[in-house]
Parts: sequence; C-alpha cells; structure tokens
Amino acid sequence: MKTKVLSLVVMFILGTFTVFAGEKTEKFKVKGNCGMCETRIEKAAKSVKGVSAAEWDSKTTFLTVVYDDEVTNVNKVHVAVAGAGHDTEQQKAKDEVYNKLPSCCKYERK
Ligand SMILES: [Cu+2]
Repeated sequence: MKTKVLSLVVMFILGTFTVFAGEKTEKFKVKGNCGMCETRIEKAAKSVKGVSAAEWDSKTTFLTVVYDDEVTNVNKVHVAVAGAGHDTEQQKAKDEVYNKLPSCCKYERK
C-alpha cells in the first residue's frame, strides 16, 4: 500500500516537471493605478506569443507572467506592456501613448 502511494507521488512529481518544462515565471514592477490599468497591462502581456498567464496586482504593482522561454523572453513582455502605456522596470512608455491614457490611469512619473 505504501509503495503504491509513493509511486503515485513520484508519478505526480514527474508529470509536473514535464508540464512545466520550458515554462518560466517572472515578476517585475509595472506602473499603474486601477482596475482599468490591470486589464490593459494583462492584455498587453498576454498578447505576446508564448505568454500563458499574466497577473497584475494594483496594490503591489507587480506583474507576474508565465511564459515559454523557448518561444519568447521577458524583454518582449516589457516592450508590449510599455507599448500599452505603462512604464516597466526596464521599458518606458512613449509620452504620446501615456498621454492618451484615461485620467484615472495616469500613474505618477518621475
Ligand atoms: Cu487605470
């Protein structure tokens, strides 16, 4: 009985590794304010091919992305999010895109 449970556990662990092969999770700061920002940021991140999940937290302003590192890299996510008007740790959004954001979404810039 015990060996049966053990082999099930081993199979589960192996299965998990196979599923997540090539998948990476990365977390970085993205500037924004509200729920509209959240939708915009997550949509932009998910528009990158190879990104399977994107979650932005308005309280911590951290964006967590899950992506296949054989298909894409985290820099492309930075570029896509900045392209939607939100500054990231690495990439600054263009002024004209930032200026088009609704007033509630105009996060503070340095
Ligand atoms: Cu907003």
